[in-house]
Amino acid sequence: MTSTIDPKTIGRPIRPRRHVRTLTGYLPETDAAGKEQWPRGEEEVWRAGIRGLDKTVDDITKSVVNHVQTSLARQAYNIDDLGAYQAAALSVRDNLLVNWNETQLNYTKKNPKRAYYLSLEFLMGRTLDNALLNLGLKDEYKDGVQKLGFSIEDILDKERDAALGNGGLGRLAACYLDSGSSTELPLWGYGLRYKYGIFQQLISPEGNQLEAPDPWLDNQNPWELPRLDVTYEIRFYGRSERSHDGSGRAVWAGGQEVVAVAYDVMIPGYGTKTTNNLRLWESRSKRGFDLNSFNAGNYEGAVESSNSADAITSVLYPNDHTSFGKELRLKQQYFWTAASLADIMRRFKNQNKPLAQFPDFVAIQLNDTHPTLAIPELMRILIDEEDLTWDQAWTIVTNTFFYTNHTVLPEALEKWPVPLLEHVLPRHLQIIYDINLFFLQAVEKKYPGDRERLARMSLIEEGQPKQVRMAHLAAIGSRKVNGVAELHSDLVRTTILKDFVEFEGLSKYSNVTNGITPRRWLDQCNPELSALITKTLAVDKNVWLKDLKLLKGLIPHAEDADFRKAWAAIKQRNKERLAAHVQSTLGLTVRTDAMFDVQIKRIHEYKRQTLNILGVIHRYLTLKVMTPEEKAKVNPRVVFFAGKAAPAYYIAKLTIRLIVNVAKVINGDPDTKDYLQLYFLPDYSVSLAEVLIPASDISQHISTAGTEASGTSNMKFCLNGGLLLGTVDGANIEIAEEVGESNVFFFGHLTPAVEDLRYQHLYHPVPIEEKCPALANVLNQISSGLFGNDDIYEPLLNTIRQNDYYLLSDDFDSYIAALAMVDEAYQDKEEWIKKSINTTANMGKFSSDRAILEYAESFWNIEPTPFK
Ligand code: 26W
Repeated sequence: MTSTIDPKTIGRPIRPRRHVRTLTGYLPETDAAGKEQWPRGEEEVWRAGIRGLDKTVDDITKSVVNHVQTSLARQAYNIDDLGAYQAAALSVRDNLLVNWNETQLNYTKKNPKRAYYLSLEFLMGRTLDNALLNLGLKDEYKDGVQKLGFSIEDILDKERDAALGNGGLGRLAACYLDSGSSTELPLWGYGLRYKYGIFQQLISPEGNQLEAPDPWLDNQNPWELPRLDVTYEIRFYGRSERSHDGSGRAVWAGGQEVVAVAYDVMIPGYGTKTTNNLRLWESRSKRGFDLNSFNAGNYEGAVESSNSADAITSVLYPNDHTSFGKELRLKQQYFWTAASLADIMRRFKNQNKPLAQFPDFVAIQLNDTHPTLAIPELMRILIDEEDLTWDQAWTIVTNTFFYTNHTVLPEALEKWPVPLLEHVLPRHLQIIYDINLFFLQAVEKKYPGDRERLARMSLIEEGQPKQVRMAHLAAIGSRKVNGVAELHSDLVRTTILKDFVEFEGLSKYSNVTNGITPRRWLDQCNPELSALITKTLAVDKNVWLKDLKLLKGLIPHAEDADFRKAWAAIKQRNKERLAAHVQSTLGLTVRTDAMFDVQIKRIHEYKRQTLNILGVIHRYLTLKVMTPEEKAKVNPRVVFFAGKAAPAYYIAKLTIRLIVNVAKVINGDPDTKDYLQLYFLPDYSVSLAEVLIPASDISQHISTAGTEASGTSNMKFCLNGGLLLGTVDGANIEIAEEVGESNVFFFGHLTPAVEDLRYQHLYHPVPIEEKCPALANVLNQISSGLFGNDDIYEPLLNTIRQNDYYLLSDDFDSYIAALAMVDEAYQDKEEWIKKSINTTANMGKFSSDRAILEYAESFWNIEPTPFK
């Protein structure tokens, strides 16, 4: 199929020309007599390729040059930025490897209890800068590559994001790994090595999202170590025969066998030598290869295209919050959990301990329900392969697993059709039925005759077809269950798992509020602010970056005018950095003397980007009827959106289209363009977030109350001194508790009102014109063709005019009022900067170090295991 992408499509960065240079100082000059003259006695290095210890600038240049010549097999006079990046990365990797080896040796010697974080997504972003920071070699490498004629910024910019995730859940996993190593915990990650990460988002001239594959491994990945010696065979399909000896055992045979190959990614800790491991599995056919091609035209189809072995780890599913039965996704989940458990079991068995002690040495965290098949898989191993009884096995299982829920939205709760499970994993379905039987017997015993309760709690949902409720399985198979912010954990306890709390007791159901790593989300993305904080607190940054509550020391400085000036100047430079980025990648000019207002996250109805764009249109319409005198008082605003829509999510894609087309009108209107600019930045990624977040004055987290489990970008903005405009939802609430409600702009209905309002929409609807005239006007302007003359937006507008499940019409007026309060507050620049400083100063709670230590202490029972 040929590509139909319009050449005017934005989203592909403008590529600078390849600039090839010679590594300064590492090639001989030819003198007048034609003789080679080596600079600074480097001939020996050149000839022998001696690898230095990489601690001093000289060591570093030697090691980089060595990698150019050996690992890359390239000539020193023919290196572009990409080559320099690769060589620098390999050189840094050598350093990581030393620590990584020592870490593993330390664990083998001390044999502590370990925790394993099973996540289908790890949104790692770029690695080089983080590795340099954590190794404490940033300055040395900067000087080293400069000596070779390169700039570290250009080199860092050559790295592709490892985008093996959709959004919050995947980035949280990445932050937790960073914190695990930084707090010296024996914590490993297990995931899948997708050949294609989250799709690349392109925006067509009409404003449509197009998806292109993300071949992130094309340039090779210096950060992974293939472990061709660590492999497991994973079975699918076949038949499961129960034995008739009363043991409960079964023999599962036949079907398809696929090989799992390990790839290890080193996870360095900040300011420690601990370098943990992230093990990603690749699927390979036992026989050979089967090549698939992917194209931009039919991404979903391509995902589904093949049932072969290597298709299993080909593509990350680009969905969050939609659960759907797809055989390939089920195979991904089983492939990954089975390989991970086999690996964990092999490591445990090396110790020659009785299996009953498994939970004393192993804790397994289930990142949402995606790895829940690990529960029946461990039962299968213990019963069928290790000859334990059902009760022995169940005791081990329920002391090993821990389950974190990340959403209460019904459409995101995973269910697998029974016929599909029976076909792909016949033995596991038997085990699930057995778990269910014993479980329901116990429920029946406690609540005799309560059939409705049994139906609600059953692992099997009746229907055509019957489905397995994975959240129920995860809950009953785990030792602890938690949500990711206080409100969310309450909702888990009182809604989706209410019956389970009643049955099993409250103490099993708790909360761990999410966190973010301040290394990436402050020091790396906002180096100037980090330096100012270090200077002001007068403590080493190694100290405050690992004890984030120390930021409170900034509070008194909010009263110091010079400090405020320095603070504001950094925000301004971060805006200019963002503007330069937009200019160089998209060719668009962004004004920087305005308030920067940012909403960046997956595009979803519950996150209400639609509310935001409708608010922008409202502002535009208001500006259009203002007199010049009135306009002169208006505070200019630049609104940024970024985020991907799931490829099949029609309404979310329409929202993008609306934003892009509103931007065209607003940015081109001479009446308003000095007061309002609007940008949709394509292809949102971790790296783009790192540029956007430090530049924001205000960010929007405006989900319908009770729908956003936590949010984590809200924490990132506030840590960087951006204020928060949001609903009383998720972690917004705890952020406000920490930074003070006067520093947060809240609006909208609260969670308890949501159900009633939805009921009213259904049974006592009030026309929008009556209920919210301002919103009705905005909708009518869109319908009348202000942003394009066809009916294209009607399905989106109808979600509000009918039903309005996400309550835009209920929250619109208070949203507009909150935006006005933001404007008013921004007029007083000094007060605004004080708010900004106080916000940063009070964000200590949200370090992922705090969160990971809560998991370690309250759930996993593992301890820091440092070494010298
Ligand atoms: C089955 C499809 C599917 C895939 C992923 C359903 C649901 C998910 C995730 C649970 C979606 C997700 O990323 N949730 C986000 O998790 C973050 C980390 O806890 C929270 O901060 C966000 O509020 C939550 O939406």
